[in-house]
Amino acid sequence: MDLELFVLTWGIYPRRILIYLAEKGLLKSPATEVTDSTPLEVQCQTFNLKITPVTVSATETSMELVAPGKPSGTVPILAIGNGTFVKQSIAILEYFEDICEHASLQASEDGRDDETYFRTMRGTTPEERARTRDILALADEASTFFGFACHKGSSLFSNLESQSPMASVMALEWCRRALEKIEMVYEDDHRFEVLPGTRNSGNRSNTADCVLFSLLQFSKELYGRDMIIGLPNLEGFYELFKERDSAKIPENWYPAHIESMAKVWLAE
Ligand SMILES: N[C@@H](CCC(=O)N[C@@H](CS)C(=O)NCC(=O)O)C(=O)O
Repeated sequence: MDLELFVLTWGIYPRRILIYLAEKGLLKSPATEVTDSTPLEVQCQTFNLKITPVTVSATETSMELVAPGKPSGTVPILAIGNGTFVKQSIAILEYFEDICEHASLQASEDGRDDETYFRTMRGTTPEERARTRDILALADEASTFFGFACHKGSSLFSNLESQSPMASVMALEWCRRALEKIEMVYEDDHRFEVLPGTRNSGNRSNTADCVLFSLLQFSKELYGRDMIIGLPNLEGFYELFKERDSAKIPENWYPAHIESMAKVWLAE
């Protein structure tokens, strides 16, 4: 099966998928492996995946994300063949989970070896899956509010759309509200602590962690907004998860001209 994933390497939504693919063991460290210049080919027994970075084509008043073969619209986009595209990041995560689960069931019927990507990242039982999806929905909600706050209050968008400091502040408040709900669920979460006698913290992450981490890193590192001050469980999660190969970013990773504008917020 041939798949193609269109990404903006540092964008909050595509990064959900890149972190997820690394947590599945299909990439090592996306921030250094997937660079702006060339597509990356990932092969496993179940699919061939081409990861194609888009180019930002911007004028004074508009912005478009372009790449050969990419339909118009936001990224990530996953091309799954026969002209069919999956265009929402959560649907892309679910699609990967579905095909990996199918491959894993098939392999165990055939008595074949385990692969790292066979590991479920949404849970096995209905209860586990419901819990993962609960957190995932909250992390997605928080991300939507954060994105809206940026569009309405960060100077990155000041030439592209109408803005309102008040709308931006309100959206940040609603983002924080969703994060406060997640804070409660991450109480006593020891999954990412380094295992005794080893230098790694195992692979017990789920899809919700990828979506949550992408938001926390993007808001803090690109926009200069730490959204989890005073939320100790999420602060603990962030500090541990950011050391994982899937999540690490080098110094000066975001495009400098984008970062310098992103960090300037309208007076509140
Ligand atoms: N709901 C979409 C949102 C995707 C999205 O907004 N992506 C950003 C990049 S991180 C984008 O493409 N922005 C360009 C635009 O809005 O035209 C998803 O979950 O995939």
